[in-house]
Amino acid sequence: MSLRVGVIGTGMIGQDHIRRLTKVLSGVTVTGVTDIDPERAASAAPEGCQVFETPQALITSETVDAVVICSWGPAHEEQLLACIHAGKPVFCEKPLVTSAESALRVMDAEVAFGRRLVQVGFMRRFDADYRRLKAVIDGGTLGLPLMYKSVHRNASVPVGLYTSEMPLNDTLVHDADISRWLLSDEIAGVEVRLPRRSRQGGDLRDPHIVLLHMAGGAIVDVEISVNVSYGYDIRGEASCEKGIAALPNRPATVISDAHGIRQAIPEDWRERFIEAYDQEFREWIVAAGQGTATGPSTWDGYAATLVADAALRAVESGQREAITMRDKPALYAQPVSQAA
Ligand code: NAD
Ligand code: ISE
Repeated sequence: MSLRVGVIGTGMIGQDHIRRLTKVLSGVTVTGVTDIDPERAASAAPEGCQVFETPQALITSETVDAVVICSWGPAHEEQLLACIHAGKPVFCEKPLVTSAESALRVMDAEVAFGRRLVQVGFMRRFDADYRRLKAVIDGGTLGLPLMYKSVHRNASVPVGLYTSEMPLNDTLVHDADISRWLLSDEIAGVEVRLPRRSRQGGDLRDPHIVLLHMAGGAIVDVEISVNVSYGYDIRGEASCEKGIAALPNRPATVISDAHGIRQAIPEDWRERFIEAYDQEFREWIVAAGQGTATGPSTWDGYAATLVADAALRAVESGQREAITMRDKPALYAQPVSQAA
């Protein structure tokens, strides 16, 4: 039987996920969509799909078995709580929410429900190259990881909509999550350094250098640059005791012409992580069909939110900001290294 899915938020990634749910993946049907912009929702709705007036109406509809949230971060909490209240599996795009208090409210509701329902959209965990990198680190032949370098470059970000907090509370959350997952460890402290500002982004604070201090002593350095113009450039390299393990460059056709020999760089996240998003949804569809969730959890969304909050504090203080997590509920007992 096909999983009947309702999508909340039909902007850039909502439309891309509707495309993969209707044209790429099997075992799933998009039966409902909604957006605060009803025209956008109507134009994104696939044939036969109902356009709901509100997220609440979509979440409680008998024609919707599971929900995909692609609205803006500040709207996620209310929509997640409504899904948990209705007992429906929900895939929520990152960031889970935009404050630690909000993350705790979602976690408390899911724990009280008693079963995982929430999967967070940290798609890098489903990327084949990241999975191979993790397998090498976990295999232990290179010894312990001591340092990890995470480079996160966007060609550009939406002018006006993407504010100076967002490199840290919208973009950095991916690097925080993948570092926890690759190094099988939690983040205990965060420092931020601000280099000379790029003139490409107007008044936007960009770029950032972020140091993530892992509880076990490894240090991750992250470059967040969101206006590099030339493409979407994601890199990762683990320095271990006896060797280095790095993400490979993406394979791309080698073009030789009058300008030289070159390979194209992905334009944005849609292109770079296309297979990862597909795989993330394949695994979600199976779990949601069983009434639950898999991969990145509410706990992981909470951890990333704490890092974002600490990074924003670190910009103000210029100091290392500590992170203290609540005790991990048994519902999320699976070690960070094994989720996805
Ligand atoms: P967008 O602005 O293009 O789309 C968001 C849509 O949500 C808009 O159509 C807006 O009208 C709608 N919306 C906002 N609040 C709503 C509400 N309360 N109820 C119903 N609809 C609402 O933004 P986007 O780039 O598609 O990002 C959406 C989410 O996906 C964000 O949380 C973003 O961080 C995340 N995202 C994740 C990735 C990834 O790589 N995993 C990539 C891009 C965006
Ligand atoms: C966007 O929301 C994403 O999640 C992308 O993966 C990230 O690279 C970008 O910086 C975010 O704005």
